[in-house]
Amino acid sequence: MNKKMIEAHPYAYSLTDTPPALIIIDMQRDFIEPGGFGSSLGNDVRPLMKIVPTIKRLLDLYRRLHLPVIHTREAHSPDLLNCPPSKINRGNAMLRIGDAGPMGRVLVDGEPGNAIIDALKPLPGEIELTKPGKGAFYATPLHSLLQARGITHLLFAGVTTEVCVQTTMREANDRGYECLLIEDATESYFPEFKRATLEMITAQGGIVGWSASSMHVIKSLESAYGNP
Ligand code: C5J
Repeated sequence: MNKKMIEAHPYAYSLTDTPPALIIIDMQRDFIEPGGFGSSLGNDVRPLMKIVPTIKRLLDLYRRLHLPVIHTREAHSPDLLNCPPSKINRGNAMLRIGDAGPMGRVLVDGEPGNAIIDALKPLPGEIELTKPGKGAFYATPLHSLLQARGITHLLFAGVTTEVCVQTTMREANDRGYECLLIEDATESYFPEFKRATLEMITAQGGIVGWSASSMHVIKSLESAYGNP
């Protein structure tokens, strides 16, 4: 494999001199830990915890090589003015957005449950974006932050594969970014949805983008941007 390629599906992903940003989607307590919003919706959160060591390995590499990392959180303002009633009222959850739960108000910025899990806590200086939608481009400065840094390539990790990760990847694809989803660094409460999302993204010659294992991503980033 060429120094500036990642072995990927549906074919090799080309890197450029400007390194790809790592976008870590919504690794917040609300979704990952028991008692949060994810479990209030009736989901088993344990599968999501399994990807934490893989994301940590990627994060450690990015930090060591001084590559750009962006963390996101699904978060609404305490007055919920940036949360449409349709989003609050949908479904029959025991806890709704803004309600007080075991980890504070659900999906509200600044509440304990809204924080990124300790293992992946952003370091001072890393970008941490709050997003009121599922996609990280909607109502956030993400596009302008990336453009200001000349970033054209994005690698995705986080949860959940078919909701916030896929939505963000599709938004990014429509804005001209070259997107790759790291297969073992993303997870869903529904294994079949994860599998289907990976297939959807990479079908038809990569209609939304590429996917690759963290092993191939780490090897290629080391070789492309590590010390010679
Ligand atoms: C969801 C997310 N699933 N981060 N949010 O509501 O995927």
